[in-house]
Amino acid sequence: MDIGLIGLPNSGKTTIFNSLARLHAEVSSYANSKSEPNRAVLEVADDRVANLSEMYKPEKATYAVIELIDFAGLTQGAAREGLFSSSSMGLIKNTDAIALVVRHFRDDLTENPTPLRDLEKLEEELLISDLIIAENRLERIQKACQRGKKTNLLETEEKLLHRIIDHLSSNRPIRDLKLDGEPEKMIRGFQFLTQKPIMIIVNSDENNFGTNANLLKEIEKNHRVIEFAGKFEMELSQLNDQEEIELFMADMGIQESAKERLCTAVYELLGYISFFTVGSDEVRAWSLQAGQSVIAAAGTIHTDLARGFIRAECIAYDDLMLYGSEKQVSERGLRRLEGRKYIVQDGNVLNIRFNV
Ligand SMILES: Nc1nc2c(ncn2[C@@H]2O[C@H](COP(=O)(O)OP(=O)(O)OP(=O)(O)O)[C@@H](O)[C@H]2O)c(=O)[nH]1
Ligand SMILES: [Mg+2]
Repeated sequence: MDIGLIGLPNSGKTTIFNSLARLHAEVSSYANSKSEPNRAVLEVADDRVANLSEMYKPEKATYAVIELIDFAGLTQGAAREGLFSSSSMGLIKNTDAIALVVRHFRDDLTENPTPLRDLEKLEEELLISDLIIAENRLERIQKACQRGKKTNLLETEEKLLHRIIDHLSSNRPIRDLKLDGEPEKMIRGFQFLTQKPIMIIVNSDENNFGTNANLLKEIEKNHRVIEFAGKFEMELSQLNDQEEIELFMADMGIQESAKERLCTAVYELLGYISFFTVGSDEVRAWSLQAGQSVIAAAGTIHTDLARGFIRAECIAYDDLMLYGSEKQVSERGLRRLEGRKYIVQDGNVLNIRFNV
């Protein structure tokens, strides 16, 4: 899953990116909208992988990953200038979710922070970008109809686009329309930005971090939100002494690292769960949208496993930890054989039987 960091210039996106990825991408007070995005792969922290590895002693342990993309700052009016179709910014369309970063720190170069206003500006840019795409498509359909190329399908799409444009024009994101089935399929190709799940990262000063309940509550009315102390957490992420890191964190009242907080938020936002595969070669965590069948899980591992699916052996991670081995779990009748309709649960340890 790919997550895009978007925000106004100098909101601290790269600082947060560095704190999450433990990298040293250049942080600067000078916006440069031409620069290429920074990318990093984050391993999703999960104690269960370590515990399973303890049990299976595999050659390698593989964590689920989140890919993070740190985009250049977004200036007001950018959408109208076609910024989201540019090569550097266009990548945002392929992301699974967007994290909007809003500045909530002071420094010598910037004015007092206005996080709510900044958030409004950002959301407006995303809306405008979608509006332009929808209007362009509508215009093309109307031209095709004038040339006598009207079909039922085009007519349905035209109606849908009108609905979307009305909705966007009243300042509401496409995600609120909760499109699914045919309409969802019809517009999937446009990769509308306001259709993507979104979360807000409030980037606070180390002086006010943890004391912003009112601001967070206000944002929470509409969005999932997490607070980071960007600069402080970037500095933390660059220390090596774990004890020292924990002392600093306790001092700030930070319970989990920036990365852990982000991963949890992303899983909740996207409605993801984790399942596991185990063996002497590899213990591995996989992510899957909640509510998906075991066939989808098999397909995540390899298309062959979905194609040739026979049955899935399924045990619960908690049972495995409780009874100490697969054998013990089986003896208690807790290893189940599941068919293709089985809905995978968080913590399932799966062994897919297949035949191609
Ligand atoms: N005090 C304070 N300064 C911060 C914080 N986060 C970022 N900064 C400073 O703000 C400036 C911009 O930070 P960046 O991380 O480069 O911001 P950005 O959003 O990536 O900027 P662009 O990519 O140019 O849009 C730098 O001077 C940072 O040191 C923070 O949490 N607290
Ligand atoms: Mg940056």
